[in-house]
Amino acid sequence: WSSPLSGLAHRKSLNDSLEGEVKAFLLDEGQLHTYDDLTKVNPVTPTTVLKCLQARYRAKVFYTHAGCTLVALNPFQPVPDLYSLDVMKEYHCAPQPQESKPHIFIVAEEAYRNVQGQVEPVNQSLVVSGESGAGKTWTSRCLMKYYATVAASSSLMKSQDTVERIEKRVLDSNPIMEAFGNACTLRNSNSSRFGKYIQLQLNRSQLLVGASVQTYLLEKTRVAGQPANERNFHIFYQAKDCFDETVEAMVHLGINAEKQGHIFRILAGLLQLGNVTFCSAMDESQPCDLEEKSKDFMHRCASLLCVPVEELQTCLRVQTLRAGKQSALFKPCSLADCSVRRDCLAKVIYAQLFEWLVTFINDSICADHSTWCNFIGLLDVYGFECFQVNNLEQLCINYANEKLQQHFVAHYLKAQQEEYVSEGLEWSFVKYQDNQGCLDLIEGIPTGVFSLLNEECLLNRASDAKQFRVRLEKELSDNGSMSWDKFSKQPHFTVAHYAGKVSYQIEGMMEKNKDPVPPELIHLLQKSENPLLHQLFADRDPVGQGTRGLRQVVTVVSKFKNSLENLMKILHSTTPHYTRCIKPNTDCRPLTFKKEEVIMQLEACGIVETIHISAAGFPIRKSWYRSCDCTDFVFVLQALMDSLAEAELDDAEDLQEAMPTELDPILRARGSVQLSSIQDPVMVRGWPMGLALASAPTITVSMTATGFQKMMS
Ligand code: AD9
Ligand code: MG
Repeated sequence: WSSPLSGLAHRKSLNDSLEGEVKAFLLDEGQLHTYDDLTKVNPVTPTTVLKCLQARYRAKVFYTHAGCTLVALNPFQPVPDLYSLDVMKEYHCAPQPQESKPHIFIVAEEAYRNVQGQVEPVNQSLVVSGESGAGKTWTSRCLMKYYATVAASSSLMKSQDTVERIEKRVLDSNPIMEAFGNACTLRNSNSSRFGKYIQLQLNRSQLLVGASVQTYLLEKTRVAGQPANERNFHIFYQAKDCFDETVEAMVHLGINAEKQGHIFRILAGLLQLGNVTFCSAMDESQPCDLEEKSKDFMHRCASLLCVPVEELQTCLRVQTLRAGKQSALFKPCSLADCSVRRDCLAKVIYAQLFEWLVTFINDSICADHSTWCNFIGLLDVYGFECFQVNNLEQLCINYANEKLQQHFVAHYLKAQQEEYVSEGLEWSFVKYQDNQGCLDLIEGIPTGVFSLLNEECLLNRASDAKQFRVRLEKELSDNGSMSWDKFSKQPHFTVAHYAGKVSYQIEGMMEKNKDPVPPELIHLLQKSENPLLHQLFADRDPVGQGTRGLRQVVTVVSKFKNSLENLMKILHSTTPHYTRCIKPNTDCRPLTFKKEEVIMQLEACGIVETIHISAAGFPIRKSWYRSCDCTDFVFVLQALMDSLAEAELDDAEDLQEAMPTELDPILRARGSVQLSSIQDPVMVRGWPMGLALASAPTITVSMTATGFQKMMS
């Protein structure tokens, strides 16, 4: 075999060669699309990374490795055969899938092989992130289809005429949840308005035997009103084909025609309710009137929700104030309050219906605990949001993204850098954005935005935005992630998130956090003769927000923070795999790559830092545990180090010279290990001077020449 480094001999110095590479890289535009891994790009800068991705996109190559993450560019058009059964088989059967062309199926397969680790099984998480419309949900669907295919357990086919196979049922959860939880927004015509973590449950033979879904913070306000040019949830509009698919999926999951009838009556009732408008009464001491044209809507709404129409009208217009156990006072609501109550009724019904659907889906697809032993979790949460007006919803969504970014930083960047240092390796720290300051600002106890907001909400006084703004400034002005725009007329605060600055409007935030539901509305719904609607509220305590017996004030942010903390615990207990979806243009136009838009996303997710760390260090990539032969690898590495330690190495050039002769006998002695052939000796996985050692087909170790010396000393 020929020395991988012999090609370097003619180079005068590393600096000279690097300079040459930079020029070669920048000029050799024709080859940019061939870089499968961005760690091979040299030098790694936002510009070179961008150019490489652009060239690949032009060449219709949509996936690229970036060290430990996979970058997925959204083609915004169907790509024939990219996800076909044959392609799935190809990746599933490949001895070393990571050597095939970058694809989401590599990530899928790696997690699938990892789940049954050599020593003990390790649960896996596939974290898909990216901004709205970048392709997270699409990617999650591809992953689910992959597992439903490669891990199909046909032996688990139940009675075929009634119950669909489990893989099919797991996939069928998607159209239902998307129909009820997705909507057309300005950014994405199929935007997920809730977060989702789905655990695919595998048995000892690694067959898919079930799944469970956890959802996060449905954007229920959408049911009562949408921003201009956006729509309500799909289920209110679906055209025939999509609707048929939803209904078919419902049938497969066991939502029978009778239950569907109840669901659709509730939805129709909400549509009627949305048309109801009020006007002031002549006599101000009396409740508001219904607009003339609203009377029919009100009747139809009551009939569809199966509640007495008189009572429905009263609940929306009159507040009941309890005075002791027996007596009550009645207070007419203001015109504005009537609309608030109408919207509140719609939101609480829709949110509860969505929750019921998720529970139903879980009951239908979740395997018995004794039948599964590991899981692969797929996380698809709403991307970072920054609108003209941002409120509590955006704060929660962006907080979730901060938590995920922290998980990524903690797991990968920090862990890897700390490992280098603990091994005594010389290492110049790559600067990355640590977002702990921002997280402290939001979730800090007792003085974080969430804590202060909760405190304000529990005080039981009329909330005042200006007052809250003063409190925030007093408590949090030391935090560098917080700022205020002096010229803004509205009370607000600005948070410097890892992905950019966002200003949050304070007006309305406290109300949104309390999310109060007038008890009269709950009493009314408990009387519904629609069995499903009745069931949705049967256990609900009308006064507190929880179920009966657990009366406590649970604010929106405290609930969200808890559910997110649970999610983080699960993520920390698994081996994560990250996919960064990138939206190449904001207009969702096919095959259009807007550099300015892409670079912002690359910066926001710290992709360049990730590549730097992956490329510059000593990444020992252990993969494919099942086929791994560690003994050979360890033996060779040891022998390699011993023999090189004997050689007198003063600089990298000595190392190059020493290498071939010293390695030859060792590698010959261990037939299964070979020095991998390196086509371009300068570019060994992004290290300008280095060697790559492959214990075929199991492990690749790459390291820099200087790093090697350091290790030996
Ligand atoms: V949001 O945060 O839920 O608003 P997502 O989930 O990131 O957003 P989504 O997966 O819905 O975005 O993708 C948006 C659209 O891009 C899809 O509806 C597809 O039309 C399109 N898309 C995304 N990925 C692919 C792909 N790999 N191939 C073809 C794609 N089209
Ligand atoms: Mg989505």
